[in-house]
Amino acid sequence: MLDSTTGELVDPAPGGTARFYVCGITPYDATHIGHAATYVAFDLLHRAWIDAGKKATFVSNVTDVDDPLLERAATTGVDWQRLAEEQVALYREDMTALGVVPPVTWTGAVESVPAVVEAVERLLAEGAAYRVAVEPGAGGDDPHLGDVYADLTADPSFGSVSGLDTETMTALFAERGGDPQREGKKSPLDPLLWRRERPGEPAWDGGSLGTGRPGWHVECAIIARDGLGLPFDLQGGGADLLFPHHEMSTSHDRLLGGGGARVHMHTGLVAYQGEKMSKSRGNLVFVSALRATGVDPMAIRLALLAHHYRAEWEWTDADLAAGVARLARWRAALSGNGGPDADATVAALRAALADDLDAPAALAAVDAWAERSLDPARATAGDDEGAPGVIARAVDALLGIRL
Ligand code: 5CA
Ligand code: ZN
Repeated sequence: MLDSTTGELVDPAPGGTARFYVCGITPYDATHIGHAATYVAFDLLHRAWIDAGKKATFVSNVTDVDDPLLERAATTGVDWQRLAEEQVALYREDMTALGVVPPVTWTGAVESVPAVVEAVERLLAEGAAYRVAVEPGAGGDDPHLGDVYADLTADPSFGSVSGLDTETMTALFAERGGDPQREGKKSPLDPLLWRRERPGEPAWDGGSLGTGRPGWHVECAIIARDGLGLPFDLQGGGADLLFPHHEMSTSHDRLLGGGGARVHMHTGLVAYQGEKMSKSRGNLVFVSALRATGVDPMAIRLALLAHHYRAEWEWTDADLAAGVARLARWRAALSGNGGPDADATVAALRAALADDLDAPAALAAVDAWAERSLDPARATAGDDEGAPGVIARAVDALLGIRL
């Protein structure tokens, strides 16, 4: 896998165990093709680790309270909790349909509140965080208790995950949910740890912090810490999460003892109609909508696997058509009695995945077997009776394609 920090290919979990965290969705809309591509990519890695005999521990979250979710609920007049619950349920169905092996620990931001409060209290006590006064009307019964921000000067290693310069970091921070302009902060990049209660916003008991809700980065830092222990092997997500999200959550974990993820890995962003597929732009193709039209989720998964995880690519109808056709061809090839020897194909599959998760090469290996199997001019004398079963099981286990 490509380590986003060094730009080099690494084995993130060379020992007998693999502990990894993949950021889950913010459930104001359910899974679109871009999300699905990212989760399927990490699922391939998960499956390769299991295949290699490692004990893999997968932890994830859902950001079930955050600004964009609350904004969507407010503009559509839907209760924010109901919106989150509905979209999380759909996300789970989509992941199951796509054959993504589920996390062993799957924690919501709301569930993580008590642990976040404890961590933020600790950072404050250690001088690694500070309070910023809130505007009149904010702060509930304790308006004198401000929002809490991390003091990045407490972490000399801040910036080491992405390696970006300050100017780029500031621009990305503003673009991706940060608040560089917030008055009273010590430094524009300091991230929010605890947002005090605001009129019309949900709030939880924050102990000595006062009522409020967690910041985005600390929520993932704590869920990863509690699910995996620190440090852990890998943190992943789409390329838009490298900065600020993974830089900040790693910094928090570092200060909370033991460092965060040792390796970060990111997927290329999928575009649609000329632009990155994103909830904020609204150019979305939903997995659930495709499923509702009767598309086999395995065809969707094959369409996603036809692109390397690091590629930036654009979803078109042709992707889906190719996935549907490939699924039909593989099923036809597997329905015969016996077939060409499977061992070399299984070895090629494993080799492709070991080579920086080269899913397109893995598909090509199975394609080649299917072509041989379906070739009417083929001499069947040397056929192996068990080959279709071996191929089907390998394709299921390694690629997550149920045939
Ligand atoms: N809840 C946070 C992470 S803690 C979040 O980023 N949620 S999300 O719903 O916006 O995105 C979920 C995952 O899908 C993230 O890893 C994100 O990087 C990835 N993602 C979002 N859009 C795309 C896209 N167009 N192509 C590929 N991956 C994407
Ligand atoms: Zn996250």
